[in-house]
Amino acid sequence: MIVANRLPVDQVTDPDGSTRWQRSPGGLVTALEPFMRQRTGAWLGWSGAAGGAAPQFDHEGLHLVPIPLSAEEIDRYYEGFSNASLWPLYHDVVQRPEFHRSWWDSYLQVNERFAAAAADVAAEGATVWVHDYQLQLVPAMLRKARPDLRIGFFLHIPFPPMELFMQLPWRRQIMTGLLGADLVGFQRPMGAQNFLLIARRLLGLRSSGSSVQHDGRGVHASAFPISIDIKAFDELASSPEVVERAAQIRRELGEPEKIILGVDRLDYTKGIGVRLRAFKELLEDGSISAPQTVLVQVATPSRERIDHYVTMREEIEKTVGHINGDYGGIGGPAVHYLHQFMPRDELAALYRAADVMAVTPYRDGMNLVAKEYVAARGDLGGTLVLSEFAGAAAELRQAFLVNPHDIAGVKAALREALELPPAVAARRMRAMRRTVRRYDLDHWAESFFAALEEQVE
Ligand code: ADQ
Repeated sequence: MIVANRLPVDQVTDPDGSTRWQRSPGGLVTALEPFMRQRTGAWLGWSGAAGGAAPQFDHEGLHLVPIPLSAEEIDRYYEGFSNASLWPLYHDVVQRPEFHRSWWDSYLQVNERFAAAAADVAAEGATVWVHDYQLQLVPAMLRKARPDLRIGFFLHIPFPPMELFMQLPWRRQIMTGLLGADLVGFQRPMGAQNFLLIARRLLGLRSSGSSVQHDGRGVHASAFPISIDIKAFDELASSPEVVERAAQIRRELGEPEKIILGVDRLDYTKGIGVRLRAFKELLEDGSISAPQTVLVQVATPSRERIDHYVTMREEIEKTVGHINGDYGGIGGPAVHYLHQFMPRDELAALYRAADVMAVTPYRDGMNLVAKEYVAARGDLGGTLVLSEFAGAAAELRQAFLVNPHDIAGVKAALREALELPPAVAARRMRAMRRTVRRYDLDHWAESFFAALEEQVE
């Protein structure tokens, strides 16, 4: 059973007023959905809209259990504590986290609701896999209600160093919540180390190797770097339709010599501003010129009611306007900015059309976009500029690794990536493709499950 903040589907209302369920965007869903479809099981999560209890239902082979959230809970548990307290705190305090007791109360209440529903639905001795920062209290609550369950927890975002984590007024409760799991998984070994250190120092627990003793049980903490369904994405991106669409995109952009691409949720952790600034300075100092070189930035609308996101969007759009005002021509902007969701095949075509993929987060648990780009380049074309602060940098060593805080470094990497001889680019791409093929999504989920089984036996 999967327990995650969101169900893998959204309820959409058609113009005629009828409603239907549609697969939803986002990293977690992209990662887990293909894995769950091959198995039997249930998925518990919020439907994405405010409202009361809704019945369980089956959708394309999955048994879905909606967890209701009221408008106030969306405000406090989701947009508040999850996305304005925990999200910035866990991402190196890139923005200042806000702490409010009313948000915490709501987080506690909603976690209780998830745990109660999971306790209700899970079969005797079932394996329950709880996901992400919105539900860190669920493992302990669920264990209390159902000691027969095997409980795994996976954190998709970074787990911060102790100095930052200690800011959290409810640090003990969060740690105790996570310790209800048999296995706590992180994207990077550093996350597991931070967790183990905090368990020792804050809670005084005894640890040996990568386990701590809590409540007479061993809790294991370890890294499981997430990936994507490489084979499916590779096939999609190599299909004649997508290859043709990629050529068409280049034509629609006016056959530029070089295309730089950015694809992100519009989030302040993703370093979209860094990329724009580096691009602008390259135009300014004459290293590149538009429209021979263009930047395509796709930004998915995200968390649009949270203040930090509203401000960031305004800043980014202002910068895009400045760059196009200064360097664009009639019918030929320097930056093509799309604030919209893209179907997978269109995304694959964009990856395939791009000469340089720029992924420059200040901090990112993994970053699936970087892996998707590599998976899409079966033609061995294209180069990847990747932030050292994305989890993916540990695997994609042949990318141009950059420090997003160092604009000069980002500029130099973009310039180098744009000028890289195709044979050298192909060598780098081949090496990265070998890595992503070996450690794909199935490897991630299977190694998590294997470790969970080993831990419990
Ligand atoms: P996210 O922060 O959402 O995920 P990421 O890993 O890049 O970030 O995943 C984004 C997903 O959304 C990708 O699959 C991408 O293709 C898709 N996407 C982005 N923009 C899109 C658009 N405009 N239209 C359609 N699809 C779009 C969180 C963590 C990450 C971690 C994942 C998975 O923050 O670090 O890698 O979970 O664990």
